[in-house]
Amino acid sequence: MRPVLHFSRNPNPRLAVAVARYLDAPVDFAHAAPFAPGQANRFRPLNPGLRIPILEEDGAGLWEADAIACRLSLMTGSDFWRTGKAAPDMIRWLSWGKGNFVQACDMVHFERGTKQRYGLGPVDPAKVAEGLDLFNDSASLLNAALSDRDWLCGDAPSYADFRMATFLPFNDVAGLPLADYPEVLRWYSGLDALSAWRDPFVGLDAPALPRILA
Ligand SMILES: N[C@@H](CCC(=O)N[C@@H](CS)C(=O)NCC(=O)O)C(=O)O
Repeated sequence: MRPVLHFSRNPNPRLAVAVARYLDAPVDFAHAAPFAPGQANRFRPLNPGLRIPILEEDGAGLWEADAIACRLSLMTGSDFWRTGKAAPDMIRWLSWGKGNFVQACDMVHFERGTKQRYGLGPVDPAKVAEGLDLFNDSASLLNAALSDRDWLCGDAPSYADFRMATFLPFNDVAGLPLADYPEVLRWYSGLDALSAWRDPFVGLDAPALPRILA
């Protein structure tokens, strides 16, 4: 049986689907809602934390988008997940992004996007301000780093590019000041030119996310 990638349209599952599509990985896709009533028993054995994405393979669940990207890259024999001498550079960007640029995007998107979609309370202006501060600091560094290259690692897209951009497809709701960072914008337009990134859900049964009520 082929591995199954359980996903939704939310940011981390979207990232995993984009990776699978980009690598043309031999997996099936299944829309999932593990937090919906009655779903926990199905998904808890695959991920005790119930979060998606989950890659179900031979009855076991691999969770965390980064681990899934690594697995899909191995599965397809791709250097999208860099190995050998190129690996430390990619790991550096994943690690830095997790505490800086991606974290900043997540903080702001959580307030303006996730909380509003799922009725988790009003936007907290202090949290947004904290996220925007971290965004401006980290986007400045990223902008400088991208000034002499199209991709973060070497001359082709790697998982570092996809991971760094996890929340940018949601900037219509997050409203991060991306336009202040022209090299970041240029880099992102290169990513957005990849169909696997731009519309990973094409052809999949992928219900829309709940709408944000004004
Ligand atoms: N650190 C995890 C985060 C996973 C996570 O937070 N997933 C959220 C979406 S971004 C989720 O499961 N939401 C429930 C849903 O989409 O139905 C990863 O990178 O995979």
